[in-house]
Amino acid sequence: MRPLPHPRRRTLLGAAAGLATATAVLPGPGARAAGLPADATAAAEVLAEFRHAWEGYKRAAWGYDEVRPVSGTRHDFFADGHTFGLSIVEALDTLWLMGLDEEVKLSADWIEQHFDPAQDTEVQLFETVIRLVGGLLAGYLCTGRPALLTRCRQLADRLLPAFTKSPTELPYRYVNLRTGAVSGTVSPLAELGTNLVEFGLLSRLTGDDRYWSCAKRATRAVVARRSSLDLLGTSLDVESGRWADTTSCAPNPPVDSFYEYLWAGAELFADDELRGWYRMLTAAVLRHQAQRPNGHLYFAQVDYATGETTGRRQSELGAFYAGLLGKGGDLATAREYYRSWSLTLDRYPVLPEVFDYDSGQVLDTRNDLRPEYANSALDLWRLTGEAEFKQTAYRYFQGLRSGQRVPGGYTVARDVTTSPIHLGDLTPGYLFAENFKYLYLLFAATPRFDYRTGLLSTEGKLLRGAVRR
Ligand code: DMJ
Repeated sequence: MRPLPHPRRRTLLGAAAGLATATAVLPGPGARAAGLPADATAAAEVLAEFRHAWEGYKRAAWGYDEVRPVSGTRHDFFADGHTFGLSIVEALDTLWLMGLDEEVKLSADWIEQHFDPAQDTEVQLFETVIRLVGGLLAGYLCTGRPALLTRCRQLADRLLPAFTKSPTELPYRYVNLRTGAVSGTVSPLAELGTNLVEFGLLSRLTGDDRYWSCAKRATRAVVARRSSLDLLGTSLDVESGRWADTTSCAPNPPVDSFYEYLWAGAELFADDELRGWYRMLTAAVLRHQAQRPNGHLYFAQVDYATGETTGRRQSELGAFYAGLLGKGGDLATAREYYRSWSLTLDRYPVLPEVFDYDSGQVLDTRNDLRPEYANSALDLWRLTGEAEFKQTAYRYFQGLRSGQRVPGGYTVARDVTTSPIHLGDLTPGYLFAENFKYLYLLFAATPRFDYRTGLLSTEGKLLRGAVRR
């Protein structure tokens, strides 16, 4: 493992804490930064690193959910003793986009032969929808193999009790795939609403409206509980329908992708009601939560009824919001927020999970191989064509490669504030779905992706824009 480069200057964290000041110096449109290779070279580098991670998974954990690349062992993501071949499902459309067609065949064959959607185990609705339902859908759209859609539908059918057994239309958090037993009565917004695009697409492809209806009703049930300021809380009790936590913590988890799916659902299904909700709730978040210490944009946690600030924690997962703001039409704020994250990357080439933007203190030193910054880079580059987003994404890639690559693949980090970084031992499945896919699409100009209309889910699944010839 190579030590991280020394922080080049005190930037965002120190600046916000009043320790020193610095301004982002980012090249303007059209500029090519020193050290940024030609697109084709960058794409080849990204592809090589994806293959390195993929081969590590195949060697030590093929057929299991996730690999622990340092120890060469396996990890069951959903439930101990049960595998869904998660990393295979996560990787499928990435492999296709990258033109790795032998690997696509190997993976799709495994899913057709071994994927079991009826295991006697409880799974988390949110993770199952975004990773497995979304992965099978994207795999079907990329390969055209009907069995993938069949498996997807079988799985979704077994998730439906989470919705249909609820007295409020807000889904339970967990469901047993064999028995349909539900549990988990307090659910955060991301888990309540991040099913619109997968279930909507499944309804469209199968002609069975149940999936979309459940998802839309759940989203409507959340929006109906907004405050007079048009803010939402963090979590709801799905049986009583009452708020369990009335903090508006957008765009941070555990509400992040609720907002993302209002936009994505509106876009994919031309649904003006969703578009209206996205606009109304986004305006409220910007009005009541945007703060600019030292001129850099962050989002505070506030009480949803009064708008009073209750916290200044910023999670790395919130970095996706720059891309979402851009897609929602507010490019100026999108750029501003993206640059706040670029400044953090100056200080920590591998971003920490959580920091306080007011004190500058890192509150969670880990990095779970997070893709959100690269996700926004891709979104904003697609919207603007500006070189800034390629340059900063390549810098993110360099941090990932020098900080989290191990002989067995790529791993999470326990502490990114040490030099060298203190590593953990896990390749999360989403690494195969997200990080390398976003980077590859940025640099590869692949004819398999429609760059104009392509739509990726919160888990990076290609749900629109697969170009098959
Ligand atoms: C992914 O599972 C998805 O992006 C999700 O929306 C939240 N974050 C993780 C990766 O960080």
